[in-house]
Amino acid sequence: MSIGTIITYPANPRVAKSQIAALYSGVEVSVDSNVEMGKTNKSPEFLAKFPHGAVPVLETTGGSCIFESDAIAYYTASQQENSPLLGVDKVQAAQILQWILFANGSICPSLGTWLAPVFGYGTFNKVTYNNAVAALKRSLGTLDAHFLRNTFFVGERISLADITIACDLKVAFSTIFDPAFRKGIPNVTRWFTTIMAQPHVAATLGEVTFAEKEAQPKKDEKAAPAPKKVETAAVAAEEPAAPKAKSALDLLPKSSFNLEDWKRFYSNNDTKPDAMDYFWKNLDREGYSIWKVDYKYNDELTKVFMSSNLIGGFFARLERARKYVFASLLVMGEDNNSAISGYFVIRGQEVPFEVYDAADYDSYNFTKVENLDDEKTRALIADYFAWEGDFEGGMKFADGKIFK
Ligand SMILES: N[C@@H](CCC(=O)N[C@@H](CS)C(=O)NCC(=O)O)C(=O)O
Repeated sequence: MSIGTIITYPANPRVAKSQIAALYSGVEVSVDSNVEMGKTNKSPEFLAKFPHGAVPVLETTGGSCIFESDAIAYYTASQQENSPLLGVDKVQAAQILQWILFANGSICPSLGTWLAPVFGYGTFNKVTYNNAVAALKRSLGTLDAHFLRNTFFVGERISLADITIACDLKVAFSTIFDPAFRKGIPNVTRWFTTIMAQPHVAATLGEVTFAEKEAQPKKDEKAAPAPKKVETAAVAAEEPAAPKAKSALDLLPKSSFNLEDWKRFYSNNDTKPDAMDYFWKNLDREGYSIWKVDYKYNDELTKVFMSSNLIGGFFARLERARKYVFASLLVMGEDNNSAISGYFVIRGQEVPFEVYDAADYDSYNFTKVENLDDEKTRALIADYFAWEGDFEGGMKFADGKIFK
C-alpha cells in the first residue's frame, strides 16, 4: 500500500528525493503530477492543507499533510524501522540534518538566484547574480573539502543527505556547472557521480548529462517570459524555458475522435462494457493508432512496486504527449516474476516525437496493432483498460497506471 500521494507539477526533481528514499525503504509512494502552477496550488482547498502554496506536498494515507520536499523525503525514509538513510546513531542523525539544513540555507538560495534568469523565471541583475555565484562557490568549497576525505556526507554509506542534496544539484550539474566549474569542485563532482550511479538513484533519475557549456542567464528582460512561479530554492525545472513549439501532430487532418472526451468518459464510466463500447464506436482509425507496448527487460524486474514506479517515471516524462496519448500500462505477475505491458492510443499513425523523445522510450517495444476488428484483440485491450482478465502467459494483474 502506498504511504501517501505527493502532489506536484510534472517532472519536479524535488519529488525524486522521496521516490529514491521509497526505493531504499521498500515502500511505495504515489505521485499526482496534475498541479497547474498558480492555479491548483493557490486554490482555497490546497491552501487549507498546505498554507504556503508551494509544491511538492504530501498527503499521507492517514490524511496528514506535509510540505517541504526534504521533510517529505524524511517521512518516506522513516517508514523503514531504523532506516540506514537516517543514520546509525544520534550523532549521524544530527549530521544528516546538519547537511540538509546547510544545503537549504547556504546552497539552494544562491543556486536558485543563479538559475532563475537562466530559465527565464526572473530578471537578470548583475550584482545579485555575481553575489549568488560567489556565495555558492563558497558553500560548494565547504562540500569539496568534506569530500576530499569522505565518500558520503555522513558515515560510510549513502544517507538522506546525499539523496536530497544530489537532487538539489542535479539541474545545476546539467546546465550551469560546465567543465571549468566542475574542475573547481572535483570532490563534489566525484561524490555527485557516485550518488547518481547508485541503482535506486539511477532508476529514478535516469542518466545524468553534464553541462558542456554553461547555460547563460537571459539578460534581455523583454525576451524573458513573465515569471511562471516563485522559485525559492535551487531547482527551477528540468529544462530551460523554451519557446512553445507546435507539435507536428497539430498539423494532422482534424479527427472526429476527441481524446479529451474519451478520457473523461473512461474516467466516469465502467470500463466494461460502457467505456469500451464508447471507444470502439467513436475511435477514428485514420486519426489515431493503437500500440501494444512491452517492457524490454522484464527479467530484471524485482518488486512490483518498483515496476510501478518505473511506469510512473515513464509517464512523468511523457508530459508533452498528454494531449495526444491515452495509455494503460500494467504490471502483471508478482515480485520477482513480473512483466510490464499495456496499450497506447496515439494521435496519428506513427510514434510521435513527444513519445520517442522520452528517456524511457528505448526500454519499451512499441508494436502497432493492426487487427482492430478481431474480437480477441478487442477483448485483450478491454482487459488492459479495465485492469482485469487473464493476460499473456496466464499472468494476473498486479498494478497499473493510466496516462490520461
Ligand atoms: N523548499 C521547498 C521549495 C518548494 C518550492 O519553491 N516550490 C516551487 C515550485 S519548484 C513552488 O511551488 N512555488 C510556488 C510558490 O512558492 O508559491 C521544497 O523543497 O519543497
